[in-house]
Amino acid sequence: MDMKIDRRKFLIGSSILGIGAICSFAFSEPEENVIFVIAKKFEFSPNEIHLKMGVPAILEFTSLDTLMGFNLPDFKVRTDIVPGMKSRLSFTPDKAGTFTFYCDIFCGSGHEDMNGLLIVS
Ligand SMILES: [Cu+2]
Repeated sequence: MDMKIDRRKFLIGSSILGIGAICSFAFSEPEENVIFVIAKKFEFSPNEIHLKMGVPAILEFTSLDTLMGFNLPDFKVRTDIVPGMKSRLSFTPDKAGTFTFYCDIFCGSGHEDMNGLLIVS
């Protein structure tokens, strides 16, 4: 019995199984619309977020330096943004327009100007 061939067959077989598992996972999960936002003194990046009305979105925040807040009052959503952690907000914009979001946790002398725009079309 040739062990080399058996081993190769095993590797090919397990590769196909692996690809199949990845594909079925990818196609069975609903696609998430994730927007990654980085907060640092004293800005959000990006500071302009574009979403589609009626399409669920997830905003995922990280802070590069200190504790921040994200507040989007027109949609009544907010979260703390803790350094070293990911904060996620899920929401579906139900109205179109341009809305302001801002940091609502005092983070230093530029805090008052830490804001951005959400544009829903
Ligand atoms: Cu702030």
